Amino acid sequence: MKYLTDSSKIFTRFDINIEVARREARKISADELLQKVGDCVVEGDEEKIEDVLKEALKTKSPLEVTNEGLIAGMNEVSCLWDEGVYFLPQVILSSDVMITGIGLCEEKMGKSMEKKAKVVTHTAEGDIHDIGQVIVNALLNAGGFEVINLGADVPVDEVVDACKIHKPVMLTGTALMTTTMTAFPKIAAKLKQLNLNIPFVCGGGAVSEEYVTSFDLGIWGKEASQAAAMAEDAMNGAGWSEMRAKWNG
Ligand code: B12
Repeated sequence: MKYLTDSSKIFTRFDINIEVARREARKISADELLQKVGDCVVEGDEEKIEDVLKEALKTKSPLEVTNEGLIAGMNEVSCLWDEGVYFLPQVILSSDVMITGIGLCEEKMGKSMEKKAKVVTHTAEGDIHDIGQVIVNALLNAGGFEVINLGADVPVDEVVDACKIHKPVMLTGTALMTTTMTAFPKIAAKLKQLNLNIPFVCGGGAVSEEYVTSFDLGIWGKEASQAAAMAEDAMNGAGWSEMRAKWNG
């Protein structure tokens, strides 16, 4: 009988709970424009993002908008997911807005005509979390590198083959899951076997400095904003162990 009379759960508006949590989570930046950019990501607002970004880019650099607006917004989304407030539909909307935003910033950064050197980028086999890689691609492009973008969920052998074909100065990998990051040491071992001692910068929420520096060729990438400077080092002839000593603690 209790079940027939207690209708509180039926009439609970879970979307209103999300609204409250969003409001509380939204303190992204002290700057009004960057706050608006972050809000669009948190709210998954595909309609507003273009206008808001154009406004922000009038006075701020694409790098600032990327780091302090878009990435900061996505970090809030990660918190809301971890707290069980956001579920897959909200996160998918937010990541779509994030990717649109990165594209707009990339347009503004422009792509230098003369490419400096090749960098192969990928997201680990079995892993579709490619937002980190999309940011890395945009910043490498803006830094004047030719990005060979293998995309997400790339089999180990495909990454190795791309390195054989393109002979990049640097390889990057992104993994957001503990089950997929295990592809990185496999790739590194195969490259070593082929005597392709390419610096292999691995990043993404799942991987730690300790993990990446436990295998040869591996250098841990904490922030996407490091990628272009790392590629610059590799282009200037720094080997993986030299780069590890410089970039990792
Ligand atoms: C967005 C998201 C999704 C989106 C992905 C959309 C997309 N196109 O990427 C969607 C909704 C599709 C999704 C799906 C799933 N997800 Co998800 N997802 C997330 C979430 C909320 C945010 C991740 C994110 O984009 N962060 C922002 C980006 C910018 O961060 P980042 O990639 O780490 O990059 C930063 C740095 O690491 C660095 N970096 C990254 N790469 C590189 C490379 C170089 C060279 C350098 C220098 C730096 C660098 O730079 C960036 C910052 O500057 C996390 C939660 C969390 N707390 O992280 C879960 C999370 C990653 N997901 C998780 C899971 C389990 C899943 C699913 C399996 C869920 C399901 N049951 O279906 C599926 C995965 C399916 C698959 N096979 O991949 C788990 C993984 C758990 C684990 N540790 O293994 C997490 C951690 C949530 C959780 N706590 O449980 N997800």
